[in-house]
Amino acid sequence: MGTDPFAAVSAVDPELADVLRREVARQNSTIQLIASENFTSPAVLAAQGSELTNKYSEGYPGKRYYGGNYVVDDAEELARQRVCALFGADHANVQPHSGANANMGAYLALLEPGDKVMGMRLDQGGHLTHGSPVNFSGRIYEFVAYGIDPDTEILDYDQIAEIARRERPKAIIAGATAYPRIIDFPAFRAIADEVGALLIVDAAHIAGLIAGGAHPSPLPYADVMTFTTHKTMRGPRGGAILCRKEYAKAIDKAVFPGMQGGPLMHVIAAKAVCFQEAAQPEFRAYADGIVKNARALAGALAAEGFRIVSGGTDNHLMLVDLRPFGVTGKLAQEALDRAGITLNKNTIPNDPESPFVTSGLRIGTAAVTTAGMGEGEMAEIASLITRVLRATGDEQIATEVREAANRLCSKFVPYPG
Ligand code: DSN
Repeated sequence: MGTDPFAAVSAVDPELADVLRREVARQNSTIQLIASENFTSPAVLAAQGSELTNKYSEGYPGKRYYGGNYVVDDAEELARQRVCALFGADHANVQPHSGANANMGAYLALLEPGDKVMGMRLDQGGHLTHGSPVNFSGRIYEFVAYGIDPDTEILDYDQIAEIARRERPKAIIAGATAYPRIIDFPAFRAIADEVGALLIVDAAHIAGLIAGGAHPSPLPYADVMTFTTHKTMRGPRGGAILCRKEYAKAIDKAVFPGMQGGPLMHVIAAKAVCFQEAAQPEFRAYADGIVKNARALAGALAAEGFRIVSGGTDNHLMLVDLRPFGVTGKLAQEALDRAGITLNKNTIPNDPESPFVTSGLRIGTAAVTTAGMGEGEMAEIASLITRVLRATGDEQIATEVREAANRLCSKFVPYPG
C-alpha cells in the first residue's frame, strides 16, 4: 500500500476524502470512453495541486498588478514558450480558464457585437460557443451555421463556400466536438480568403493529435487557434489561445482585463508541464496510438452491426448510430454506466430524437490509450458494449460485463496505489 494521497483532506474532511477516493476508484476500475476526457499525469496533478493556487497575478509576466509575481512569472513564460514551440505559433495566451473562455477571448479580440460569424451546427458536431442561441456566442454575434453533407456525413466544403459567399461573415470558426474526420484547414482558409473573413480554429478536441503529428495543423492557415489542455492534450483542465503576432495584443487584452480577472497560476504551471510532456517523442507515439485505437474500435463496432457515422474515424472519436439496435443514446449511456463503461449519448446527423435522448453515442479513445490499452483491448471493449446494448434491461449481463470491465481495467490502472 502506498501513502494515502488524500490523507490531508481526510484529516479535516473525511466525507469529502471519501468522494475523492471513490472517484479515483471509479476511474481506475471502469472503462473511460468519453472523447473529451483523459488521465492526466502525476506531474500535471502535482503542479495543479501546488501552492501556486495562492498567488494573484492579474496581468502578464513582467507586467502584473500585484507584487510577488517574480516566481510565478517564470511558470507562465515556460508555458507560453513551450506551447509556441510545440505548435509553431507566434504568440500564446495560456490564461483562459476553459475552452469556452478561450473562444470568448478570441471573439472579443477580433469581433464587434452583432458581427456575422459562421460556425458548425451544434447538432452536427459543433460547440455551444459556435453560435448556440442559449450561449453568449449566439446572443452577442450573428451566427450562421454550416454543416455536413447528408450522404457522406463529412463537412461539405462546397456548401460552406456557398454560405460564405452569400453571408460574407467577418469570421469563420472551424472545429468541432463530435466530428470524426480530418478537418481540411487549407479549404477553410481558401473560403475565408475568398470572402475576406478571419479564420478561427477551435482545436479543443484535436489539439493533442496536432501536437503529436496525428492530425494536420491548422496553424499555417488559422489567424487564431483556441484549444483545451485537458482532452487529447492530457494536461490540466483549461484553455489556451494561439495567434498570429498581429493579433497578440488584442488577444491578451481580451482575456485580461476583457473577460477574466486573476489567472489560475497553479493551472498555468500544470499547462507548462503538459506542454513539456507533449513535446517528448513518446507523445507522438501516444497520438498515433489514439487514432489506431479509434479505428480499431470503430471497425469492431461496425462488425457487430452498429452504423458508424461517416463510415469510420480519422481521429480520436467516433459517432455510433444506435438505431440498428433499437435503443436511444440515453438508454445506452445509462445501461453502459451500470456495466462499468463510461461514455456519452450524442446526437447523430439529422437525429430524430431530442438532444436529451439522442440516437447515438460518442466514443473516444484518448483515455484508454493513456492507460496503455491497444487494438486487442478495443476489440474486447466493442464486444462488451455490444453485449450490453443487445440486452439493455438485463441486470445479469450488466453485472457480468461490469466484472469483465473491472478485470480489463485491472491490467491498465491509470492511478495505481
Ligand atoms: N464538453 C466538451 C465535450 O465533451 O466535447 C465540449 O465543451
